[in-house]
Amino acid sequence: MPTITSIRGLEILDSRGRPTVKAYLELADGVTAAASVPSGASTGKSEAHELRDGGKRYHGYGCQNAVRSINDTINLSISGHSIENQLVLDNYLLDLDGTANKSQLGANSILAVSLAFSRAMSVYQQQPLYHYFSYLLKQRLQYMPRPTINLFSGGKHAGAQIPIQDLLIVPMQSSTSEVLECAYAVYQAAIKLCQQQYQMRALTADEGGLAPPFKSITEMFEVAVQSIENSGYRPGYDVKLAVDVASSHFYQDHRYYVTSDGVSGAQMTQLLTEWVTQYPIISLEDGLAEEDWTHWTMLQQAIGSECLVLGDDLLCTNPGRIRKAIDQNSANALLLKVNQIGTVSEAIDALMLARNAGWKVTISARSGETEDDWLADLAVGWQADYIKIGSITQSERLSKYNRLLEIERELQLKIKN
Ligand code: 2PG
Ligand code: MG
Repeated sequence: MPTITSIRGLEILDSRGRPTVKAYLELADGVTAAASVPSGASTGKSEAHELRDGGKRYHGYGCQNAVRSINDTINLSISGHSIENQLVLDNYLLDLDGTANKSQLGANSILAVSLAFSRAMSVYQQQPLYHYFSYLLKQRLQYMPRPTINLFSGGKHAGAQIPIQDLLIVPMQSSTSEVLECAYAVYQAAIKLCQQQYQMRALTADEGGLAPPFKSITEMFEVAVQSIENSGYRPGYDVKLAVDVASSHFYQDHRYYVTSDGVSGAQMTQLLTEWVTQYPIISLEDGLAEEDWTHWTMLQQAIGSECLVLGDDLLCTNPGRIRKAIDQNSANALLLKVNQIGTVSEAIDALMLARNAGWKVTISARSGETEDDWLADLAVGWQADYIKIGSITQSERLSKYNRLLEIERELQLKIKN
């Protein structure tokens, strides 16, 4: 590995128009590479710390301090050195930061550098980025991840017109190109239904999902099923459903506010179980709040054999929390978001824990994304079962879908069943 000659940061804007961080890494032999990081809106409490400037500028969301972390601390201590591999770099970054949650340098600046290094290594080795990621895990590439695609949004992604955050379709075709063709047909059918039932044009939420004023959660499911039928596909066969309930964000004083009075944890568990029985749901994310461990275990017992019990805010891609969830049988699937933990190497630890417990893995984008496409390479390289990118509109989502299409053409692999 040649010497790193410089590491630079730049404040750029994400898909919400908020600042985020891009890092540029240069090697002595002239290789340069860059990577930018996303940002969540419905964040889990245990996520690594995203460094923001505060103050008036960008309502406090500025990333000038995070950029300074890169240009000063990280650049000054790493440039001039030859770093052997990803783990050495990531450990170096952790030491430089010195805090448990990356609050000194910021997980946004640390991850941007960690990913820029991944990309620089892949360029240096003249390998596609997905090969570099698979090499880190000594992972053979056998299949493409199955996309779960945002159709409707509520919660923190759509002004909470309905408490549920995202309803996703899971097209069951065996190639990414067929999956996207199907997603387009269902999305268009949903737009038409929204026009007929709510007299509204296709207004979209943060990830490009449609956000009509559903009168109830049941109505959201019914309109989704109807959209699939109207598009000519069969609900439950050609197209299944996934839900990100994101229930930490409507949970207060041990009650879940799916109704104005709220329901108890046991009632919420019952409600989730009914949804899974009534609708073709194959993945249920954050059905319960991030600290409601008892009911997570009840839910896993109730539906774990037929559906993914997928932990996002619950786990925060954090090995400690994943270990606890495995011990307590709280889930059977990990939602992996690299920026929740802050380095590529720690995300590998999270992934391996989940895999070794026999869990499924969904690799996910954030609601605030950039046009960078590394997520597609990561999901293929790490052989995720599913990938969650958002809807099939908006270029920060399309960059990843389009990259999946390219990778699929290169590898000639099918989606795993
Ligand atoms: C989620 C993500 C992506 P956010 O909750 O799974 O949909 O949202 O990035 O806002 O946390
Ligand atoms: Mg989520």
